[in-house]
Amino acid sequence: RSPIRRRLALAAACASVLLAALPAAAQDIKPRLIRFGYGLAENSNQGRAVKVFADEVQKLSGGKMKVRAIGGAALGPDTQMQQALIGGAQEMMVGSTATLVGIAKEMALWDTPFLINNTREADALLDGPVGDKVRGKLEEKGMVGLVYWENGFRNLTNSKRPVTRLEDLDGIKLRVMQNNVFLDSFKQLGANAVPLPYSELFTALETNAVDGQENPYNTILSAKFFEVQKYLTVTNHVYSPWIVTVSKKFWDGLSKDEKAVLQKAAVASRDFERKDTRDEAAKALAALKAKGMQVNELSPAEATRMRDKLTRVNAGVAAQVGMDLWNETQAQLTKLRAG
Ligand code: TK8
Repeated sequence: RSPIRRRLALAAACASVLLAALPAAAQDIKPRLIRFGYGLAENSNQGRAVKVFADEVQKLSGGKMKVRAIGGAALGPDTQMQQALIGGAQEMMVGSTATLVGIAKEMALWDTPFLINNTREADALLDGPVGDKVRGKLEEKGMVGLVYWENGFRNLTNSKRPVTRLEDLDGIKLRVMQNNVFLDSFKQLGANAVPLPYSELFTALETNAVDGQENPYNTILSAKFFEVQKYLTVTNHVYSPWIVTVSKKFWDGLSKDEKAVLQKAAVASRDFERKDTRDEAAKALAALKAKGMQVNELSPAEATRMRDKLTRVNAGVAAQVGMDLWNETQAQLTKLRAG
């Protein structure tokens, strides 16, 4: 190309960069650094979606707002990051709603076994009035909940034996999330339930400090639990969301435009994350089998026995979250199932 053409091309490129930056420049956006922590590996559905969020923030703010993604629980387990958000020492995180129950008891709603049957129900409930109400409870505690992502339907793994009947769980040391509903649920099933932060889980499995755990297929794959767990039982016992949160201290110092950037980017990351997670989940079970895991389904009779045991915790959850919220949830689910 001739020098003149090259210069013209360069000028055009500069102009388009300026144009793209203009809307953001016209807005009330200052340079900001957001430390965004998460628990899973960079190469996981969680890590991929955090990257989408970071890119989106960068784009929407004309490069002024920067998200530094810090995965692998390098900033500590969920509960530690939550405290850092509340104190204002960290700006953002994504983590399990289950670890927030000590801060906002209404979060326990999402730990109800077999509450949600499919992703259509999950999206409608989480993105609708019930999900908004639960998310809203975080504000007075020092956090702002932006959106829910999908962690997914949880399934059981262990290193001892195939779990084909309820009795197979007897005496199995099973890691659960740090949450009373999960603890009660697995005690009901006869397992020896041990609460542990996610960040300690792989090592606990590897050293046989615990025999088993439960998580969605995606995590069993991305966290390489298949290396230390032989048996997988398809239980789908609960649908777990993740929630993207912001430090309220940080949030309150943002302009309207800056808040809008984070909200828009959060919605974009949610839509990406759910699709990515579902695509991966659809293939993950086959991948886990290929890695050598022995997978079994439960007979209908055994599935019913487990379900009956697990749903014994429901009354406790209802009391914990309040009957109004519980009834509203059931009413919305009934409506969804009819329509
Ligand atoms: C990651 C955890 C994880 C959750 C767990 O921080 O603890 O088992 O399923 O996704 O939130």
